[in-house]
Amino acid sequence: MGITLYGGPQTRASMPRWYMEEKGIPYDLVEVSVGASQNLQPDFLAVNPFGKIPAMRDDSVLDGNNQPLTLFESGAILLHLAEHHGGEGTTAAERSQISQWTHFANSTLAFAIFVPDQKQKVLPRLLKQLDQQLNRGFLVGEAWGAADCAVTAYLAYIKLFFPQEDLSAYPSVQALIEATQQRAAYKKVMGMA
Ligand SMILES: N[C@@H](CCC(=O)N[C@@H](CS)C(=O)NCC(=O)O)C(=O)O
Repeated sequence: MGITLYGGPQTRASMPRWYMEEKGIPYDLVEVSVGASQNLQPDFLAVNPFGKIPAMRDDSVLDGNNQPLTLFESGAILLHLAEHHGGEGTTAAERSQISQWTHFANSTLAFAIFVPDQKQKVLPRLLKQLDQQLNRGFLVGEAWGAADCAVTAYLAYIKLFFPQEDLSAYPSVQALIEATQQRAAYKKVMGMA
């Protein structure tokens, strides 16, 4: 009984898993190997019919059929964890801001990092602005949370996928990535520990 996360270390499961590790939220991990096509087997398709990881089952929240809630999409899983297990978003404005940053990370920032022409055209603008945002502290509220988790996870991908990328023009972004790579919880979920 509890939270079950389906995924593996080199996948988008790392983001919600990192959140649970940092927040001390108990969970079980079911490793689903994409390489071995386990994501396309009937037992996993029963959790996420699209065959994509991550997916999650939360026995503590029931769906409309009185069954444990299952979710797919890393951003939706993260928002669910923040609301139901992380004690985040105590005001309506904070809940909306957490949603904003999670969508920003999973769509705007992700595209700017991984789509080649966007990386040239858009990523510098996003990094310049993020560098200033990060100087002000946590993205939402007074403590590290889902918004920071989502944005930081994608920023750290830059150095993971493009190690030669020069980020010296964005000192706060660079410092955050370096500090994140030293965190025990991050290393564990990324399979670096
Ligand atoms: N937008 C989705 C992307 C999910 C996704 O593409 N997951 C990859 C692994 S990182 C996957 O399941 N690939 C296997 C496949 O498409 O067959 C999310 O954030 O959860």
